[in-house]
Amino acid sequence: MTTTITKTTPYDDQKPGTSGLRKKVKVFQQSKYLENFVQSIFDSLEGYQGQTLVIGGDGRYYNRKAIQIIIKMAAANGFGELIIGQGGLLSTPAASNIIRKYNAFGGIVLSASHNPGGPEEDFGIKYNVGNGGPAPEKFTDKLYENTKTITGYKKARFGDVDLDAVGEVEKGGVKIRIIDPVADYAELMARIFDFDLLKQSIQNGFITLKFDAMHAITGPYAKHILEDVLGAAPGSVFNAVPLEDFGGGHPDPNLVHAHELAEIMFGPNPPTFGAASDGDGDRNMIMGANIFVTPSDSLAIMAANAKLIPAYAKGISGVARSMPTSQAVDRVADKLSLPCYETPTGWKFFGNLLDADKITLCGEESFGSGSNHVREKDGLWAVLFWLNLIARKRESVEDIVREHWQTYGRDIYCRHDYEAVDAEIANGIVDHLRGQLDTLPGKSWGDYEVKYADEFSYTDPVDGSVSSRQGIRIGFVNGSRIVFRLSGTGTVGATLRIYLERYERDIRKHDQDAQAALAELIDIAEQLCEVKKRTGRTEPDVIT
Ligand code: VG1
Ligand code: CO
Repeated sequence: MTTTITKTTPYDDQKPGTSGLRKKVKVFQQSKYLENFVQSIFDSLEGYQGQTLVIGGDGRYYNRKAIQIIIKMAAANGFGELIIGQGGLLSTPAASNIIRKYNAFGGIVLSASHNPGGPEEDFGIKYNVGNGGPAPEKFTDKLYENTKTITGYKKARFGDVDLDAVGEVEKGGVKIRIIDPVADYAELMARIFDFDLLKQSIQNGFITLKFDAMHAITGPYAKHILEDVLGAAPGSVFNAVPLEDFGGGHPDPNLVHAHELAEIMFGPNPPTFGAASDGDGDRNMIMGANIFVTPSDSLAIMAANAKLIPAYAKGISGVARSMPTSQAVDRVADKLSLPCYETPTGWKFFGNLLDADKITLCGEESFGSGSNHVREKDGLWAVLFWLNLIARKRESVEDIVREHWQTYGRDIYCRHDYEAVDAEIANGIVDHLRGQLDTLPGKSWGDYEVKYADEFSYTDPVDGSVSSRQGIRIGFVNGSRIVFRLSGTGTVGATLRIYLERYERDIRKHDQDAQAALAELIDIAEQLCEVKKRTGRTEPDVIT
């Protein structure tokens, strides 16, 4: 094999964020930019010679080009085998499954998830380790250090690989397997859920459904599983063909961006069930006829009902949620006497807990939930979980949610995002909040008396690693919470996220609109952080 070592100089902006490196496509197209990052990944690994690397992405613009570069670099760096999804496609959870199933050393996932795609939009890359999950901070810190000192990268010289032809080829001494991206994943889902019951309930019309794939990666997965295998009516899965620019939209499953689905579910004659997923297939939005289920509630409901699902019938070992996720799942854990962990934002923090079997289910308020079946959050898995639940309970989504609130009370929840804020202003807001922490406990606004105010720091119970500065938490005596943090996935300026929650036990008050019910907290949040005052804005960009 002809390998070339090319000299390079470092870029200073390759620090991975919440989920890998995300930048504008134009940034990735700079000379040697991707090469530097990929070589820095390999330079952070040990013992991968001759081993297997999984490669796949969400199909966005630059995916194919990047994969050709990575193939040649992986070959030159000494991997023995590459497993790649046909067309360069693998959803994030499917990639996680492939890494685990084929005992790969790790994987490279190309995605900027819910961020828009296209030549003017975003691209992303992240490394997943041998358990199938996102690399822990220890690794990403080392990787970042390597990007700052890199002097050269290795690349093999051979022609492009045909990514569309399923099968095996050998190039430059490395075995390259192009696989069907859907088959292994579909087989895994069939082992977790009761597919016979689902087929029955869908084919006899008890469940009707709509799934918005948002022109992103879950199209082929959802079409195969929901329509071909389970028998949902053709067209149940829509926007099903992955496009390089996601049809110009934001492939982000929430009521704002998945408005096509929202209009169906709140419109005349809605189906029983509606769902959407994001760019790389790890997020989910769950809806019923005239109802939207918040991701925090969804996690709590899954935990409370896990025994109804074949894979979890023997019970679950524990649950975890990211810090800003509502405390709804904590109430379930408490009632079922299950351990419950609170982790920083980002799926990489669940990996150790899952590996050590301290938890079986976990989730985030940002439309992510998952279990020990892979080491990523999994959009379609959540959809099948809900379908299985509906079929088993023979109840509507609305009935399931209301029943849950009756038993546990409702954690009224919402998140306000201020996007593309000037970075200096955003940092000023966080500093300003930090400066107030000591003075807040004991302070009151009406019924809201501050119980604690701190900056979240997490000590991993498995390996003892500490992650500090993970968001500002203000807790109130009445159980309400406000959390502030800056996004680690944006590509323009800074995004301030404000998470608000209030607990309501009284079932007569469960019907309230979240914005109205949280109005006082929204007001307190502004007094504390002054985002409107400091940016001159009047409204958040997105409310979820
Ligand atoms: C966001 C979400 C976080 C999620 C992350 C990756 O991060 O808040 O919960 O894990 O995206 O999800 P941040 O730092 O922007 O708040 V995905 O589907 O973009 O891989
Ligand atoms: Co995603």
